[in-house]
Amino acid sequence: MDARVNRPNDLEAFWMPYTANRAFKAAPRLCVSAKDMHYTTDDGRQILDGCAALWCVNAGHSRPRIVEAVQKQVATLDFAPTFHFGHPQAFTLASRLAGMFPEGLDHVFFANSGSEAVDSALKIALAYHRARGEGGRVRLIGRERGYHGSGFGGTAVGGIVRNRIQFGAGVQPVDHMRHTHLPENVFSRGCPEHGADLADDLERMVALHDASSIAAVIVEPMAGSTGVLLPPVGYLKRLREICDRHGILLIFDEVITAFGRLGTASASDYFGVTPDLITVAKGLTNATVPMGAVMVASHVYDTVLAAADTPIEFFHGYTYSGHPLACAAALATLDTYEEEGLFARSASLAPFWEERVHSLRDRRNVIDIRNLGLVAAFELSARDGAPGARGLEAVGRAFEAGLMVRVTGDIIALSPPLIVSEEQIDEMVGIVGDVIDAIE
Ligand code: PXG
Ligand code: PLP
Repeated sequence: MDARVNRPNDLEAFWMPYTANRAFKAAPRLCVSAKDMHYTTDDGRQILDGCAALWCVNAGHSRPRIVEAVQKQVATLDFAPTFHFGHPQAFTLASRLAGMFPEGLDHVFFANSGSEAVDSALKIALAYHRARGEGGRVRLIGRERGYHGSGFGGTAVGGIVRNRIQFGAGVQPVDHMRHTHLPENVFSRGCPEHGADLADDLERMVALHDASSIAAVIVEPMAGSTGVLLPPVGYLKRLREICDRHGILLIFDEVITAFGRLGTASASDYFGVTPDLITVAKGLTNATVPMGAVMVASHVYDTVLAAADTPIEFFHGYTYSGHPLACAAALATLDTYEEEGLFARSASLAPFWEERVHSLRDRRNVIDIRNLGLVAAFELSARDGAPGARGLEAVGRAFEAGLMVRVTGDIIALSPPLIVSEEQIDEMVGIVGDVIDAIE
């Protein structure tokens, strides 16, 4: 009898997202349960979670407080609408988030994913300028190699050609600053030294398009998805200053960086730079129930509400904005972070993490190693004529060796749950080293 349990008979119907469907279905990797730092596969193997799944399970898997809170919530109030009605947890959660993010970011718009949070933030930025009588500000500025999810807005401001090429022109005028990844910064520890002046690209955008046409700039404080691209020292502050000079809203997309990844509640905290809007998702609920949110500065919220000439001030929202199960999961997640001091734990592990990940510097094909907080990237040179082949091979080899990693092209990324131990960090780095050694 096949020892595998719960194996679906047919893998064909599910069109898998951002996945090599044909290759996966020929050699599937299936997880059937998870606890703390580990997945269990359908053939009964334990897999160490080196990337908090998709950078989202920051407190570790199936944590008791979160499981109980969701179970209790579903049996008490399965759903209540938040259009014209409400339920207490959504308000409690919003207040709690307002208390965790930098001062002034005191309002919360709920969505169900990072992509929806991004689209919501972009629409808030447009509505804000219109409310101020500057409806001509419709252009959105992103950055090359930025990832802002898969909505139409997020795809347009995103700076990944591959993600846009199948869809033609986007719905909104956009432009993109250069990314911040410079060859002179290889093997930097933490934020690199060179490149703060890349923020001046925004001045070039202003010269080209005129400030009166630009609504907002959106950047990931640390770009995760495209291979861990770190902001040069001083870059984010400079971006803030240029935005202020020209009345442009600054949006930090913190879908990956919020909730302890850098050792603080937000990257805004970590870098001491406060944007006008912050998008979050992932670690907000520990990924237990989908949820995204936009943290909104009071001056933005107040402006939109004050200018309204209809009872409803902002014509946007989702059926599941502030879903009770997501709110319960989020509140229990924040409790877990707080009770276990997980943000502080992440910060205190970061120096050990940095030492260990940079120990792979001399392995073959390694052309760069980057780290910040509990994030690391190992960049391999591309195989001749086959970019991404080494990366794809790394995912498979690591999984066989009992470790889940993320790759982008030939960049292997690690971002473990914040409950990771020093022994588990050693184990992860050991497996990544072996995997790199094994790849031709
Ligand atoms: N913004 C950022 C900065 C993200 O990283 C999104 C928006 C979209 O969130 P949703 O919840 O709609 O997926 C993301 C998501 C990877 C990977 O492997 C990264 C993401 C998603 C899936 C895979 O790097 N980031
Ligand atoms: N709030 C939440 C939700 C937290 O998780 C934490 C810490 O983990 C804090 C506040 C306090 O942060 P710190 O322990 O770094 O002082």
